[in-house]
Amino acid sequence: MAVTRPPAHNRRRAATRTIAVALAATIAVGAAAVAIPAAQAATTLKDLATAAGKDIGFALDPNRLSESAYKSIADSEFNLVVAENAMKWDATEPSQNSFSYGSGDQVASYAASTGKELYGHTLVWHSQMPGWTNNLSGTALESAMKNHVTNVATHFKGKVSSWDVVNEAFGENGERRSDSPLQQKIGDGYIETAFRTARAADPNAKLCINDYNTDAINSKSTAIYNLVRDFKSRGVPIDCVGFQSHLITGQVPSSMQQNLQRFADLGVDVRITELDIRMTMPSDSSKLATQAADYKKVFQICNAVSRCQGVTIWGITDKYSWVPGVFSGQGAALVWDDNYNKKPAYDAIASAFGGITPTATPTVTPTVTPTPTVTPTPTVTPTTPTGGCQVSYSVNQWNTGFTANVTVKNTSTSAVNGWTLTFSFPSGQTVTQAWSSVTTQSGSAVTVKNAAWNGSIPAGGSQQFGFNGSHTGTNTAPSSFSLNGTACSRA
Ligand code: 9MR
Repeated sequence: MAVTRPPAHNRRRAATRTIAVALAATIAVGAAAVAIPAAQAATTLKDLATAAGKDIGFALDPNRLSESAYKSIADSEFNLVVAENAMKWDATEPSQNSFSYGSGDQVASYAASTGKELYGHTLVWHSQMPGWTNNLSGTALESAMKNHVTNVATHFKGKVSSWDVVNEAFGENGERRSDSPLQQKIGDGYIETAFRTARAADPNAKLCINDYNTDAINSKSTAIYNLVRDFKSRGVPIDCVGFQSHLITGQVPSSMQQNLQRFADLGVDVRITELDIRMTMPSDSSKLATQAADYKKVFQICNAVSRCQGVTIWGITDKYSWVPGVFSGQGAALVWDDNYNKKPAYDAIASAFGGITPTATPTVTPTVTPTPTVTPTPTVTPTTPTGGCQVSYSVNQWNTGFTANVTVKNTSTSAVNGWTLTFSFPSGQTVTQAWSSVTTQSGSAVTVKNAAWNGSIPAGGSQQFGFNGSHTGTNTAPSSFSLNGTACSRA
């Protein structure tokens, strides 16, 4: 499968280069006492991950969005969202063949309105199956599973970029999980059936298998490795593997990078899907420091594996984490504490991407004293670039589909009110669904206008939008973008 994004380390180098150029520009005009905001200031984990071409996600409970601290972190720190519970079987099909998407739709519209990629969790899982499935025979359960997968994947088609098609199918010794009714009643073939059904329902979504305790090279991860290799060799659709990574402080497996890499080498994408790192309570500064180092390690591992799409954290605040309810005496597993304060893990994650860069406009005091004897005085033009812009275009793609996330930055010194971004697709791509924008396409030419709520871009600020598209095997990125008719530089 073609991967258009350059390797992670190259993308980071490119971002660093842009910062250097931006600062140089600041210094050059500094002598004329004109300050330009640094073009590439990264003030959030989202900025950093986006610049590195990686997803940074969180598990959302849509009921918490009414809490302003929760919403503000959710909005600003992540570029991907997954429903913690809202898209599971019991939530979406509470009685047989009667579907209920209220909560799942809330998650999908939150993703669309905030320009975040939407990850689907999960179509088939032995846990949280609705009660009505209990008494079904094997044949009836298989039909019910297919009907479920078809309906849910069809409902979220064009919105969900990837699905955890099957979750937690294996036991600790690499055997098929024996307490799963799907395994017991349908048998080994249920995983393949679920993947084939999902592909038929939404050919553009990436299809993943997801599990826990598979972060290291061990019997369980090897069983999944063998399944992926078998699926690939027989043409059963599978595109990605999720590693949940519900970890314990001080225990990031030493073989984790090698493990992710061996899957990537089979030709599938990998991602960390449910990261949290728990500790024995109460927390203290030394445990929090170990936890911070562990978070950094996990992000570094994903950064080091070019097919690792990103890291999703299983929630925002310790207050709502699933951990204390399941592991008695354990907790504090997330990045924000009970009061939404950032824990040391926050800066540690940032440092895995090279660290937060300041937003404050660097004021450069002129150090050159003009010599009065020089005539005529050279005209130092305070070059106030008007209409300057910078575009970052990043893509996640699969066989014939892709999701693009685009950030448009206003690098001029005045606000933009109302924007139109134009570009051309070089290889016959088609936009199928866009968000946070009004997007139209004519032939290869794409015109993206702001949505009603994101039309203004302050000087130095940016707006994001995204779209899903289809391609025919080649997905070359557009070579240039113009904002309100002015060509933009590339981030
Ligand atoms: O975090 C989820 C919690 O709110 C639910 O009660 C629980 C139900 O089983 O599922 C939790 O999420 C799980 C995820 O869906 C799959 N991997 C393990 C996660 C933690 O249990």
